[in-house]
Amino acid sequence: MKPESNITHIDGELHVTGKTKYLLESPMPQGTLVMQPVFSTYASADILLINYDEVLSIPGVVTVLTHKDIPGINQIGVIEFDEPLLPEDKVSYIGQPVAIIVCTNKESCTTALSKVKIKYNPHTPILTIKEAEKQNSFFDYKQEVKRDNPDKAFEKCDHIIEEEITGGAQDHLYLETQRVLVVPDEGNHYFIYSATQSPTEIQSVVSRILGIKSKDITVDVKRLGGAFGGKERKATIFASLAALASYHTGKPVYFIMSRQDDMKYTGKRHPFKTKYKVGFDKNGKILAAKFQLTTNGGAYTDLSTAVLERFVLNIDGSYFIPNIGIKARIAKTNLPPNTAFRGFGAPQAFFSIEHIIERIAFKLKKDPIEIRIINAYKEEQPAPYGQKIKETFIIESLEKLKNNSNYTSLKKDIENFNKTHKFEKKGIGVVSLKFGISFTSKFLNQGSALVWIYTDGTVSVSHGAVEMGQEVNTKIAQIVANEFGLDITRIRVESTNTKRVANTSPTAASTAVDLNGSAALKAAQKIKQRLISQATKLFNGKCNKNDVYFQNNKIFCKQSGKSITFEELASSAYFNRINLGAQEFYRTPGIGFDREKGKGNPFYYYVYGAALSVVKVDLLTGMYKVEKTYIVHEDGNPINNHIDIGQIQGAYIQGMGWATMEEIIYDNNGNNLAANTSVYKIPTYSDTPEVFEVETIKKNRKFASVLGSKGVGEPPFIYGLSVIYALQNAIESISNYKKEAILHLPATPEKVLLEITKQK
Ligand code: QUE
Ligand code: MOS
Repeated sequence: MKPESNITHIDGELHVTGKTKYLLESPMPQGTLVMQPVFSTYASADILLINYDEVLSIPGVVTVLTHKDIPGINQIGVIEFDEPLLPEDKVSYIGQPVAIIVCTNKESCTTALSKVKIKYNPHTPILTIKEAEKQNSFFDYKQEVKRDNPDKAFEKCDHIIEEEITGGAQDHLYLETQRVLVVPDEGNHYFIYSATQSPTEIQSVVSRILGIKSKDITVDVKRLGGAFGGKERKATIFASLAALASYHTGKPVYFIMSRQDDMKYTGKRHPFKTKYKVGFDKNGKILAAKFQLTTNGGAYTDLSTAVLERFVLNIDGSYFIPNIGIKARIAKTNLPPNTAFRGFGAPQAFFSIEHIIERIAFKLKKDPIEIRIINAYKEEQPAPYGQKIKETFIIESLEKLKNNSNYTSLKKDIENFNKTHKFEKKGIGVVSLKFGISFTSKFLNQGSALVWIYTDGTVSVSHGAVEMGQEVNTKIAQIVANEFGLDITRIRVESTNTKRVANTSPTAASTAVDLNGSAALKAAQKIKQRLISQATKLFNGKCNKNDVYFQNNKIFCKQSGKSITFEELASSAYFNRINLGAQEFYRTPGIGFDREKGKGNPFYYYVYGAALSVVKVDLLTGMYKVEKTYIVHEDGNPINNHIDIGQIQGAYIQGMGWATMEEIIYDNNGNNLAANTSVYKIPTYSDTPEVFEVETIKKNRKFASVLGSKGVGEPPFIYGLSVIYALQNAIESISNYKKEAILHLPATPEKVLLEITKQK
């Protein structure tokens, strides 16, 4: 049986009535102190002196702490151990915490902040990939994937295109900024309430910083007000700082980052550069391609190596490229360490490969969808890294998209519109999606859950994922409710807590429901087996085990038609000393990628789909509007179709934002000049396409996850890129193409206007 796919999400009423409690919206323990980091004002400098004598006499200031006060190891790195919590002798980005001030109230800390004297010896910072190339500033890590011989294959190609394309950063702009509350307990035990996607990471890093053990740290997360990858690594530094403050003062300590500080000082989506050479035949079939991929990693490794890997593993997009060579590297710069952001390298890859498809279509004057279809993976064709692409739905998605959008007549309408309008032009853009699901580091593909049944017939579920608005809790509640035949109101999904569920992977990579939902299902099944045994007893031994079923909050015997309530059964199990709790574990089968060889099966399954956008551009201002969007998305056998559609709509808008609006500009010193919502423009309600049609395609798949569902968090971000190609298409219609159109993201109205003027 499958859960009812369209159930409302479990905290919906709380959310819409404003009753939801986010972190630090409840009263704090008495005597809670506040922590304020002293952020570096230089992007690259030696620290000559830190003097805070004046600060300690300010009323309300409790203490000031520097690297000297770290009792354990001054290291917060996870993939590479290259990032200090508080630097000793040099700063590497603007906003790097150099010291922390701890106060009884926020005002004292604000006063104190300007009184901490730090003497720096500044150096010229490296901010861009271009500058890093000039100075040969890269992280040691490099990655390569290769198949056959692209150089030889280029010789046989009818056409070759070589280009460089680039894209910028993106701010996570979650509604809830970074925050944490650390509460010390007796016996050197710390409770950390953090807005994090990685509770276990915080537990292990804080234990390292404080020189104490994991058992003495409990990390608890109820829910986040958005994260998008921005709280996977970035929460760790603030939790560690607040824990350090709590350690030294013996008091609870909280920190809430201001919106401006959050935007200025935390890492973002990786800016990137794709240098490519692609060869194709006269029909537009790609025969060979070579890529040099570069990302801007910022000052420390953070998650950059894993992001680069996903960039590499998605550069083929949805297309079979027989001869291919991919090389990838990470520029080391003086920006805040760039980090996870929905898609995690894949959006950079998809912008690149879909751009190539558009160029091929333009060069050959062919329809871009046709070029996509002739290059699309066929069943069982291998990706460059060797994994066979199975249960493909690439061509089918594109065909459905053509159908849903009335493609042929849509194209005609737009041609007519463009002929009859001098100052306004329309364009169509398409993207095709194949998105691999799994962490590419095998060990992270594990989840666990703990389920308890109470004697009144209600259920407590703890699992390893963090709720951040994606409604992992609703889906997991549905899975458990369905297994026990209970109403969803009988289920409470608890906070994520490292003592109830340990060794959690970050809630990331679109895997949270797959991993933890599978574990929750196994735990529920385990208890159910025990309950069935007990039920047969209650049916006087006259009911076969296989004939017991759970439905409508009751347990039935198929033969006799007799029933008992779930609470009667739970209660009877309790009085007969039957265990009503279970912990279970899930690991994704059949995956494994050899990083050195660049070969293997990194992904358990793929998500497929396609999107089409229509834009109208005002040639005098460069302003544009997305008029229509059609999306076709195959999501297996969804647990909750409404949630999936919400994710698809939201991801599309967020992708469109990165591609067309959201621009971060730095001055020469590395100051982020777009660090406020007044200067950083994200899509709003008015940017929603007038026609916005999302069709999800239900399929029973062998390669899918819990109850046949597929992860949905990240893949649809890619659909937003269709707006870029629509803009390009509109610009091209002006003068039949003179210059290359959009090579750099984001395509803001100013840049679109520039491209328009180039065409004339
Ligand atoms: C270590 C890793 C990975 C990681 C975090 C680590 C890793 C990986 C991801 C990941 C993938 C997609 C996402 C995301 C994280 O995180 O391999 O947020 O969207 O793929 O500490 O090796
Ligand atoms: Mo990741 S970008 O936190 O799913």
